[in-house]
Amino acid sequence: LAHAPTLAVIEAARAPFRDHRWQAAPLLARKATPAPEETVANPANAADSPGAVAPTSATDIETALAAARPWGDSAADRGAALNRAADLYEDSFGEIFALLAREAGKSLPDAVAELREAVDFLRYYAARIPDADPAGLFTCISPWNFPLAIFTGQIAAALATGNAVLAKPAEQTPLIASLAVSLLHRAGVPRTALQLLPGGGVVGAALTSDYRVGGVAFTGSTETALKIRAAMAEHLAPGAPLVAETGGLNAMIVDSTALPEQAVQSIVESAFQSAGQRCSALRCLYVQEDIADDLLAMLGGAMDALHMGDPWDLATDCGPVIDDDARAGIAAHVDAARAENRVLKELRAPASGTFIAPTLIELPGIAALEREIFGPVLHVVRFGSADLDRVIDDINATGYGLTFGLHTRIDDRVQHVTDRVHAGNLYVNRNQIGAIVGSQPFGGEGLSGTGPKAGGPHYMARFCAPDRQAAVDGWTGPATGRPEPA
Ligand code: UN1
Repeated sequence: LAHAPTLAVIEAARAPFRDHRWQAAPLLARKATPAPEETVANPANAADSPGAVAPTSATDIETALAAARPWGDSAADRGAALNRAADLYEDSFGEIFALLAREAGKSLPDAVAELREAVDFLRYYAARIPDADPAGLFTCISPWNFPLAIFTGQIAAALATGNAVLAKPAEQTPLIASLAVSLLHRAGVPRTALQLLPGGGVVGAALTSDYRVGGVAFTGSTETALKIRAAMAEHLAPGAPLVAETGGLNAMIVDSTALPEQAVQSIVESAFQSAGQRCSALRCLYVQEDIADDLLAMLGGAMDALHMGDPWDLATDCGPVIDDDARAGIAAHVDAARAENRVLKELRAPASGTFIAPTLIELPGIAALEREIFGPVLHVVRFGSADLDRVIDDINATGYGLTFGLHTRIDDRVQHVTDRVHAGNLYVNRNQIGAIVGSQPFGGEGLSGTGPKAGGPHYMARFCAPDRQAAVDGWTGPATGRPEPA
């Protein structure tokens, strides 16, 4: 943060919001907001609630669609307002960190990184507004796992390019979204250009199947992205852009020349930071068999040092998963592995709250992983020295292509592997989470998304009118020429 607050300053700024209750409701250009009635949960603590939300009704959706107006100010004025919003976000750090902990289960380090990323998105897009017409009206549908950063990134790109935006945050995190939209309005974004419509899949479906919508930005599951694509093809104008960033079955290969300490630290961060709830997170570790026993023993030791608990607590490394449905789905996966004697290591989770303990599960290969397990569960596969190319083929055969990690000390191997693995983000001898706006744009290939990458130079082109997209910034399609999810 610009102010570089110390930990004591952060704690003091966060403290007044320990018991605060926020309210969220549709923030529509022409309508009084209704009274919030649905309680929002704190995933770490069933006895706490950060506030309440009034979900969007069918009438609200019609009101929002009718009131939406593209942001007609000059590019310079739009950029100035987004930069003012970035300043307001930074000034609000105490409230934002408190809300990220209590509504989204974010530890303080995760919350600091998230605010940093949201501010970076605002400033990055504000500084690079293309000279092109907007798509018109953009629907932005964002996930609960980055309820500030991804929510803000989508909106900032759509607003910078002059669109009107209908923003539907994840059902679990309407309060942080409502705070963000209030700050954007205060910074000068017109209320007709940015409207907030909290709610679930019904709201999302309505906002992606109305002829007045000119484009959709979506981050979430591949399954939902495919439904959105079908709805858009049926109801929206031909060529309306979809910017989707979706799931992954992210792998890492650790060969016998890797530095064990560095590999273990990268594995722990990639698999268990944010309780594994990042689409970039490591799901399947391939470790060369000659070093597997030693590396897994070290990894187990590092896992024992992880502290699980309330994300408000500064000692917490691993917080809860987002809600009880998520917890039950992951627990069923671990139970099935336990029944087959494939659980290598499992920590103990706190008794209350929606926690999943960091867990290691042995697998014969990534093909045995049927779906993305969105939590702190790492799958481990041993491979022989002659199997490297087969391992790469197996990873590519999943059809996903989001992040990939490699730990090796052999230079030729870095080239060999990274030339062959299909993934939007390739990381060598480091962790595979934490992409950085500008210097490491983030996005997937194949089933993991449409591209272009968020926080990169081509992203904003997709928020422009379809006939102008090829002309903007040289962007002509997915970088690899591989198909979008289909
Ligand atoms: C997501 O989790 O939906 O690199 C994507 C990272 C983040 C991932 C965000 N940018 O870890």
